[in-house]
Amino acid sequence: MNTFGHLLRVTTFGESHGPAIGCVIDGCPPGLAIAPEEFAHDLARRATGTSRHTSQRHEADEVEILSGVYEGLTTGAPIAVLIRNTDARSKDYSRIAEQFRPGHADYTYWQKYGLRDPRGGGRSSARETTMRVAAGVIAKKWLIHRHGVQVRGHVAQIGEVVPHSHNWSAVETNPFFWPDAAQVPELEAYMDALRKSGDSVGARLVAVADGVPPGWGEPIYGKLDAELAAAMMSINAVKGVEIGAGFASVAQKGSEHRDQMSPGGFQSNHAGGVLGGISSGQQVVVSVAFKPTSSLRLPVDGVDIHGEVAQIITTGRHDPCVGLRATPICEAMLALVLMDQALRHRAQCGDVGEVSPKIPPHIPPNPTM
Ligand code: EPS
Repeated sequence: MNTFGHLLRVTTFGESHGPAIGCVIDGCPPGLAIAPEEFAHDLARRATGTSRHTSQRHEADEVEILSGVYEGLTTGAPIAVLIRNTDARSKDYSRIAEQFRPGHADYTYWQKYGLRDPRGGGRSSARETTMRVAAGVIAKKWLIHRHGVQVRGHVAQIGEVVPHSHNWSAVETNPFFWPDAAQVPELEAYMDALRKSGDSVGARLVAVADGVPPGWGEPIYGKLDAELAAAMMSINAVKGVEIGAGFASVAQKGSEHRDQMSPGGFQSNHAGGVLGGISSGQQVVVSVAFKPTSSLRLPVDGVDIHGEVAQIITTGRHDPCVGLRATPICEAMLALVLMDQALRHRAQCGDVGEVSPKIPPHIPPNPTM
């Protein structure tokens, strides 16, 4: 399936080296102002070629809105968005067209379909995430306008390096989406050495939503956290998702994990803003693990499509750490899931109205978190 969501449904299509990539966003309410130039900021945050630490493919990522918007406003009809691919270099893939890169989807696509589009990895390419970001622009805008919900994210680990401090204002000022500006020189050196060595590394991302009202999410099969996990896991290269304390909950005592409540507010947020699959009114916190990319120029023994031993060397333009470009992707998936849940909540429970008491969210001691 290439579609996700319920009342807000997003379908993406297109291959990394095909003529174009695109998406259809169905179910967006009418009357939302949206212009093609509003996509540029987030698409640029995700793009290749914006620093020496990413793949050097240069795509303009120019958005064409084909339907669903009239005189600058969404009409309620499906919104079709298209971006033409302009800088594919398919000859880079001729050497590995009949080989399986260890750690890559090459082998499983081959086993599933009996054939594959080897050019740029086809649908298994990070290029697919472009359209998630485009759809996310619409969801982010609707969430902030309709509900005052702000979605943002940052990189929280590159290899073994973790931030020493957290300042939101630093995140957008460096190519690593890193919340501690003082560590940027260290990261530059780390990534330069990694790139020179020909290897790659994983990353952890954090995406948060502030201002989510209590009540979004369905209690059993449509849990907000379950849908967030599925949405994040659907991003190519993702290997793990945590909500709130996540796997750290294993070592916690119940007396520590429970987020104590008082009329003045929650006193912690180990739950990551979700209780019983439903938003609590606290900050929604999702943490996502990206694997190290498998397209390496370092030779490795492998197998080709004929079952013969082959030495695999991947040349061309690749990301030493694909997580560096993933902040807007995780934000987009968080926003799309929240918007879909908001619409579903409105459909079923729109008449419930305000419920008392409303407990204010926990404000972490570091106000920039
Ligand atoms: C990618 C390999 C590279 C990246 C690409 C993701 O593709 P190519 O070999 O065609 O340059 O540039 O990323 C994008 C094009 C993008 O827009 O994200 C891969 O193996 O996933």
